[in-house]
Amino acid sequence: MSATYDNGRPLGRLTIHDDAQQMIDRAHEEGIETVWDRLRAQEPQCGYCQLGLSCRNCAMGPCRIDPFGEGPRKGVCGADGDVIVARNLGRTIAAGSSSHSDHGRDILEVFSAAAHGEASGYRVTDEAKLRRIAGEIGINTEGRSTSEVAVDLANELMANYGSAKGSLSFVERVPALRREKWTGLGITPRGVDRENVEMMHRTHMGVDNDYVNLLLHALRTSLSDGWGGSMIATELSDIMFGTPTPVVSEVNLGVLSTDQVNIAMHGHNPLLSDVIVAAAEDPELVALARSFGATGINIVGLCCTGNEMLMRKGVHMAGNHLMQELVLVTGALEAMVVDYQCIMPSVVDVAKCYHTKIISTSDKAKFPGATHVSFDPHHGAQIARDIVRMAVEAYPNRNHERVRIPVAPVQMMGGFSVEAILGALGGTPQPLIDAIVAGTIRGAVAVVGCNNPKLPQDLEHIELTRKLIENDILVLVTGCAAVANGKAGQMMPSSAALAGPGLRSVCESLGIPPVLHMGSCVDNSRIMQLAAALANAIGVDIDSLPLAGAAPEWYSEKAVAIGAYVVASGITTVLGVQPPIFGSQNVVNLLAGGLDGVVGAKFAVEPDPYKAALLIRRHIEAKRQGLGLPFIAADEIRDNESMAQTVGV
Ligand code: SF4
Ligand code: MSK
Repeated sequence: MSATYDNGRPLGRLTIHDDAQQMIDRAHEEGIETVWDRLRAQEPQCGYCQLGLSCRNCAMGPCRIDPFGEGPRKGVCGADGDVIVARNLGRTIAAGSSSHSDHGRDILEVFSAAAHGEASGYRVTDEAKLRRIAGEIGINTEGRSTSEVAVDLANELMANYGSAKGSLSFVERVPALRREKWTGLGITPRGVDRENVEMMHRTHMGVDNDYVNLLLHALRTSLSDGWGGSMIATELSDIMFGTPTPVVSEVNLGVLSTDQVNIAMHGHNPLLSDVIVAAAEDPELVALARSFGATGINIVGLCCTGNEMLMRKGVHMAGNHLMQELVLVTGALEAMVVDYQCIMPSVVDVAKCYHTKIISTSDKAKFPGATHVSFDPHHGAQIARDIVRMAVEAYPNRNHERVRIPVAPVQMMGGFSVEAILGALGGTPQPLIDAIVAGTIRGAVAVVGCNNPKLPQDLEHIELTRKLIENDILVLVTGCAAVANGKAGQMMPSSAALAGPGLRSVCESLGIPPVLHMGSCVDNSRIMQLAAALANAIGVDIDSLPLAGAAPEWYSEKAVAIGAYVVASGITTVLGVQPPIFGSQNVVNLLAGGLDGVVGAKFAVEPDPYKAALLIRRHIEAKRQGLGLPFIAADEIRDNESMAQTVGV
């Protein structure tokens, strides 16, 4: 399926999905610019920036380093390529970590307000989890009211953001051996804000000029995300909105309705989407929709706000990152309600071609041309009703002749919180450990992250995942990777038929898919928690386990932060898109080699999903060997039939 636009110049394959391709074709026919057009307009992209060798950290610059040695080897200040690459990477990690952690802070502030009875529409939904988490971090829960415990928990977690504590509360979950490693390296995260501020300080001109020292702090900064801001976001969202349990939902553009008011919730934060879902059931608003000729109000998700809603409420999912413009091209959307992160500014321009309203809601994330409704959680329920009303009132403006909903939806299962996974296993990780020990399941891999228009949308996610499950490797997914696998039909219990015989038998006996949806980007913290629980149950460090991470189609700074904390936690991670570090051989050597001797894990870059699967399979077998489990030697795992390509690019 390749397009040939622009006077016959081949664009190559942009997506593997029919719904996306149909909307790309339609956008082209109607002269609507999309992300792929803008990528082409940017090419060739700057080679210095691709290598990480450009710096604009001060006004003596901007500077760039010539990687071939004929031009400048140092910036005006004297910084060399190692320092510039490491500084740039550190700032990228700080930006990603800050994004997750500020999301966590927003959740925490509303949780605190709710605990004080000051936030309309928010309450403690999972009381048992509130008490368990509070008890875990040393808060007395005996004989105390829900609000007393919640207030103490909020205060304790607030302190995680500053540097009042020696280390973050959830570091206690980390296996002791790993904590010792972090202490030895001086990378135990102290405060969420502290590590991020220090990263920015160190990368100012003339502060940290040692690339190793810079990269160690970059790891510490990422850990303040994975075991701090993101984990706080996940745990408090569960307490307020409910801990996910397995739920069947539907995915792709087919979830839009031809005869209902369609509202897409896009971004990351569940604070607004939770009350919007409730508002969409308000009888008065449903009656208003009917008065305009619609049969009801249909809420759908995009990106990670969508994942939050799918995980907890089974709300249907319209698509992942590269679908955000294409969903507008259906002409069927009355409103796209956005919070923050991964929302292209271009959605405003695409929406202008239709009757769709873009409604921004976070004062931190304004979009010129959008309608801004400032979201104040103290009045969350009322604001949600106001937003839904705006969408309903746009329905009469819909041009039904322009509506094109391209495909029928596909079923997918979500809702695999750590609690749900342990529940499916009978309350303990032991059955999973037994299956890994016996070799029925060889290991587990987290396939996470975004879409990137430089790659055919979702191809790498789907093919890598398919190869892993065929090889009896359990796959855990979050974010856009989850949506990709859902659309490909790899996330229902019946998808166990796609897995190797060992994994298939385990999935069939438990009634679960071989690819488990664990949530949104911040919910990668669930994967950390599960890895720690497995390591603690066996009495080893995380890096001993047959685990790996993969971010086949990543694009965002948040994804870099995630990759960094996953590696710093002891899980080797394979990236499908080259990060901008190749201007420094020293930095590459450290991240792709030396780090293994320090944190027991490293990065690899492999854009070919079949080679990535092979690499991961060998890594997992090596970890099995290290644990004294039955293993297959690396040279016996060849690029044979079981690793062969099933879908060509
Ligand atoms: Fe150039 Fe150094 Fe300033 Fe960067 S910090 S822009 S390398 S002078
Ligand atoms: S939405 S960060 S594109 S996973 Fe979380 Fe998807 Fe990546 Fe955004």
